[in-house]
Amino acid sequence: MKITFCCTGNKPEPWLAGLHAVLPGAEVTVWEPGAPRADHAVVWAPPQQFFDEQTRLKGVFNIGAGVDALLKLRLPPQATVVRLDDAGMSVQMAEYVCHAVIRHFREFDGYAADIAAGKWTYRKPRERAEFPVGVMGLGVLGARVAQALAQFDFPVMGWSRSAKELAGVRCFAGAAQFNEFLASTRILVNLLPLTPETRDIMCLQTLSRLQSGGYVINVARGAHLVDDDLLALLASGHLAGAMLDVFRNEPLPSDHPFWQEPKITITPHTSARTLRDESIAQIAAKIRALEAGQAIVGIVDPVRGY
Ligand code: NDP
Ligand code: OXD
Repeated sequence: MKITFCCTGNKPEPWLAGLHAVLPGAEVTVWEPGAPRADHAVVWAPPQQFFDEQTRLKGVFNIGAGVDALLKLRLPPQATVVRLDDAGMSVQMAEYVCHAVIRHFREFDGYAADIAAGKWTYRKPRERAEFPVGVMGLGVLGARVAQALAQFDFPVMGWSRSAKELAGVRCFAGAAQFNEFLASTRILVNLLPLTPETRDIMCLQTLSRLQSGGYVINVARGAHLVDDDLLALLASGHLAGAMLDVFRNEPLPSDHPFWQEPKITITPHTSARTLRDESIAQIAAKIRALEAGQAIVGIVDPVRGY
């Protein structure tokens, strides 16, 4: 069995060594133009030329959860496209989002500024019930995040395409319940995949429906958010702030107004990193299962877009 590796921005050697260790019978090589056709591919942001040449692939394993960039390419029609299914990302995402929510709710930035100015000051404790959190996307990551937030006794809402039941989470589904979900939410967390239906979903119209003093946490994709609409709602005071991990262009260009907006906290697409060992173990198990004709989870539906 031949496995080809084409992951832009990732050092190949440790991935190759790891894949060799768990799939000793496989020939694992770094793709280069003209390389022989392989049975399976491990990819991140490959060029179109990769798929134009690798026409025999049975499995395409994306080393991330989001497949929006991959699905823009012409893929071999017979290949099964598989995304990472957690692989150590959901706990990181839960840490990041709980940190963002608690930091905002408990006014830790305000305390840090006071302490930096040598001031020993107290703020009036806020009512948790006045900070309902709404999580868009209740998949592998969103469900874990929503349940982690519920552990801190925040009122937690969730919104997904199909109806869900999650302990401690009030679930909404579909376009028909979107406005009700937004109106019940003060802190909005985005964990949707980027698809034609979800692009620009956080815009003036939808963000205006959040409760006054709203807060936005975007950890999915930059193109979910209309940047100017966020800035306008921060300027009007309808929104109190935002913590953003993902951007339309990454790295965020140095002249982008988000850098200068004190109500926005920026992190460099780091909320849930791909963990190499967990990912290799998951991909290897799925290659073995596919080769044995067994069912696997995490198969992408190219029509649905995730
Ligand atoms: P999943 O595919 O497991 O979950 C997606 C969720 O979104 C599902 O609940 C799905 O509904 C819902 N959804 C999709 N389309 C719609 C829609 N039109 N309306 C309402 N709900 C919708 O994805 P993951 O949880 O694994 O990952 C989510 C995203 O997080 C990734 O696509 C990626 O972009 C981003 N990500 C970001 C990272 C970072 O470091 N910043 C790291 C990893 C991922 P249903 O359940 O009904 O199908
Ligand atoms: C992912 C990401 O999709 O890192 O996994 O953004």
